[in-house]
Order: sequence, then structure tokens, then C-alpha cells
Amino acid sequence: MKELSALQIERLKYQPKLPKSLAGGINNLSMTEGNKTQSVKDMEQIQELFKNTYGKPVVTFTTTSATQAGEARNIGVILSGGQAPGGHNVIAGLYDALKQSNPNSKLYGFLGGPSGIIEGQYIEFTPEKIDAYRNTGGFDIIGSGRTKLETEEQFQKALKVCQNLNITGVVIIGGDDSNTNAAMLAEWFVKHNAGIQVIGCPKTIDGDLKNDQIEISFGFDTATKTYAELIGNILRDANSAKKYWHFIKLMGRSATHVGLEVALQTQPNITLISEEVEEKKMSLKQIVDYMSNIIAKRAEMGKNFGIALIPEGLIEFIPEVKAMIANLNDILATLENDAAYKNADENTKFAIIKSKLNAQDASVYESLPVMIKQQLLMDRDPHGNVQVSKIETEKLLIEMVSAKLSEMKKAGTYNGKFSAQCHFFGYEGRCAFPSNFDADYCYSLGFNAYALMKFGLTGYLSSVKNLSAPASEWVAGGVPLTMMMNMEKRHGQFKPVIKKALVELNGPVFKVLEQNREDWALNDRYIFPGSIQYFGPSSVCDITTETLRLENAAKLATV
Ligand code: FBP
Repeated sequence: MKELSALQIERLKYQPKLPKSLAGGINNLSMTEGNKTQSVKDMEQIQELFKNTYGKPVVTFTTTSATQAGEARNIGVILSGGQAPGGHNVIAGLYDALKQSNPNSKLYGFLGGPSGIIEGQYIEFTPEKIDAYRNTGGFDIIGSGRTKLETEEQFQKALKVCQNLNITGVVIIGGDDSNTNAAMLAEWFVKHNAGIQVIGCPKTIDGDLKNDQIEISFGFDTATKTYAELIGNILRDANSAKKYWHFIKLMGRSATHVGLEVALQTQPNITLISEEVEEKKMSLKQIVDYMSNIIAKRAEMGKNFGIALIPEGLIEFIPEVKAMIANLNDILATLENDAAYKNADENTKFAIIKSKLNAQDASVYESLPVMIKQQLLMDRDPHGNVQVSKIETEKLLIEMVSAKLSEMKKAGTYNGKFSAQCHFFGYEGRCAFPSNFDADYCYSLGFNAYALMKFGLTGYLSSVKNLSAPASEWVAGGVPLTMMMNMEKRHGQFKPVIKKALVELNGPVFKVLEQNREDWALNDRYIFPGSIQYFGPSSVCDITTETLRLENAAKLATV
């Protein structure tokens, strides 16, 4: 029986590239501190909540000839939130740095996400375990979870578990919510003199954990390339059969970075951008009209086919629906322990909700198909987010566009055939073999996380910058987590959280879509990116995303 695929065998041998500053060795680093920092918003409240970790400087590492031997330490690591390609390499980089610093150090992996550190579920990594997962996708090495760390009881339990294992540092690999956990834990440990540092690593395929200091979260590169391959294949299928409109929902809980990147890589006929919908205050009806008009124009050209990309988070950005969901979230929070509501049948639930919403919100809620009404009532995730991956926006739009086209047919303004297929691409890309970029980036982030620990820092996010350049020129350092925080309403209460980066409508990436979309809508300018390549010319294997390329080019142009 075969145990590994041929690609798996070859990928295990791949040696990820490190930036020059880290390649000199973990014991040969010097650290430079920048200026003190402020949170992006709500400074007073964030400073008050993070008295011990607020305002620290951004730091950068360079290599030095002076060697500082590392002490033997026990470190714990947690994979948190949704999977993203490259997570295993963050752990491999961390492990290698730890062992290089002092071979007697130990790395523990907490199982099943943040709950592992509370419940004391862990493994100790061995060289064999690490070697079996190098350059592979997935988070299966220790599993992941979405537990929110916020209560005194959870922190006390985490402290006990760390003390029992003599752990003096914890690395949390996660997105905005998971790194909010990291910031909370770091603050609590300092406040209680626990002597345990906490460092985060920026993960999420959504690409929304970024700012001036973090160019991109890991996983975005591989996931978008995977979706672009699939969409390229569908574009070719649509263009061959010429009989279907494919409505494709793409993951990305809030921001549309994934949809925008994939659009630039494939050039489909319609790309909806949630941030634009919100900015232009578009109603659901206006979105449906926009799509139906393009479908009708293509039909006039004899083209009853096409591709529409729909962002996963769209529904929450349509202003009328957004306002309704915000109130619905508050109402559902009050109904959390209401047995009468919990045990009610579906129609009674709808009636209870309707009676608690104001007239405007109740009418928006009522206007939605039953399927969506049900899906909006599903449990929020532990961080209070609507689980948009479970809301079938692609089906909603097919239903509404179809109804609109029937009306147009009656009015004589449409004379085509509309036959639609729906898809949802999300899970298909989250555990792919990491691209060379993600393999290198993740390994560097993990290695660098230990560098931050070695210099005694806590409440920092591992940062590796200058990512459009070859890996050797990347710049390693750290960013205080509090710098990225603001206050947001979750589960009906204002809480400190890391601010998500949304698509900038004045930014260089959206501009490319804006300038081209009329052309792409009617003339078929499809691009077929093909699958990720791991071996071959660097011009094919090491290229990153259009998002990173355009954003970094724009930054350089303003310097
Ligand atoms: P993270 O923010 O934790 O990285 O997760 C992102 C994501 O992949 C979203 O794109 C998606 O909405 C969500 O996870 C799906 O969550 P789940 O894995 O719990 O179904």
C-alpha cells in the first residue's frame, strides 16, 4: 500500500528559504526598536484594557557576528481558527529555531486550538513528527479550534497547564480573532507576573489581517491560487459548453480580498465586491439588477453563459441587511438561554424574531427567502461572528436574478436563456500544499516568532516584510498586537478586537478591477492560471499574488 503521494515525498525534502537576517542563525541576531505605537482606534479604551502591553515599539532584526547562546526553554504552540496553507511550516520554523538556539529546548503542541491550553491537551513534538509534516497543507498536526480566550477561569487554567509543563512562551497561530486571544493572554500573563510570553503569527486565507506592518497573512497566496485554478477551469468549461452561468461564492468571511485577487488572476464577467456594495449603499435589488443587466447584454450578443464571483460576506455588507443583522445579533444574544425560543419550531422562531425587530428590519428580514431567514438564525461562532460560510448567498442571487430575468422577458428587455450552476469555493483551498511563497513565509514567521521570544517580547505579532522581493531580502521583526486593535460589538457587548483590513476602494488592487470590469463583463478576457507549480522556473513557482505585487508597487511609488 502506498503511504505518501509522489508530490508529498518531494515536498517533504523542500528546504524553505529564510530572510538573510534570520539565516545567520537564531543566536546571531540583533534587535532594533522603533517608536512607541498607538492602537488604530479607541486608544484610551485599548490602553486601559492592555495596561501592561500597550504602546510597545515595532522591532526589526538584523544578523550579527556576536553569538548569544540560547537557554533551554519549553514553548507551547496553538493553531487557531480556520485552516490556512502553511501552518505546519510555522511550527517547523519555530521548532528549528528553538532547537538551534538550544537543543535541550522542548516544543509542545496544544491540541484542538485554544481549548488545548485550557484543558491541558498537548503533545511534545519529536523530530520525526515535525519532519513528517514539513511543507504540507492542513492543521492536522495538532488540530485547530475557535475557542475564545477571555475569562479569568480560562486564563487561570492556561497558567496551571503551562506551569506544569514549565512552559515560558506560547505561540498562537491565527487570524484577527485568534490574535485578539493572543493579546488578551499576553496581557493577563504580564499582569499576573506569570513569566510566560505570548507571540502571534498572522494566519488567514481571508487576507484581512494586514496593515502597514503586516503585508499579508499566510495562506492567502496558496488559497487564492487554488481557487483561481478552479475558476480558470470553470471559465474554460463555460466557454466550451456556452450554456451555463456559474455563480461562485468565494470564502472570505468579511473582506473581499480573496474575490478581488481571484478576479485579477482569472478575469471573470462579474465580480461583486462587498466593500463597494456598502460604500455605494446598494440594496439587494440593485445588486440583482446589476447582475441581470450584464446577463441580458451578453444574451443580446448570443452569449448565454458567464461567471459571477460572489464574496462570502456579501450579505453583511448590504446596508439594509447589515443593519438588520446587527440588531438580530443583539436579539439572538438575549435569546441564548431562552428555552421557549430554543425549543420553538421554525415559524414560531421567525415570528419571535420579527416581533423583536423594528419595523424596517422586520420588513428586510421578512423579504428574504426562508432558507436565508433560517441560516441567519444559526449560532454565531465563539467570537460572535455570523457563520457566513453557511449562508447560501449564491443560491439567493440565482433565485432573485432568475426572477428578475423573467420579469425582463415579459417586458421584452431580455431574450436569452438563463441556466445557472452554483459553487462555493472555500474548504477546497484552505489545506492545499503551501505554495513556495507560503512555505517560505510560514517557515520564516515561525522561526522569527522564536526570535521575538528570545528577546523577551510579549504581546507581539511575528512580522516578515518586503515580501515582493526574493525571500533572502525579506525583513523580519515584530509588531505589538495592541497597535492593531479597536473596540467592536460582539455578542451584544463592546470588546477589544484586532481590526480587520477591508478592501480599499481607492487602493491599487480594486482600481484594476474597476478599470477593466466593463470590458471583462461583455468580452471574454478569461485567464486560465492552471495549478500551483512547486518545481520549475522561479518566474512560475515563486510569484506571489497580484494583491501583494500591486500594493507593494504602489507603496514604492509613494516613497
Ligand atoms: P479564520 O479567520 O479563522 O482564518 O477563518 C477564515 C475562514 O476560512 C472564513 O473564510 C470562513 O468564513 C470561515 O473560516 C469558515 O469557518 P469554519 O471553518 O468554522 O467553517
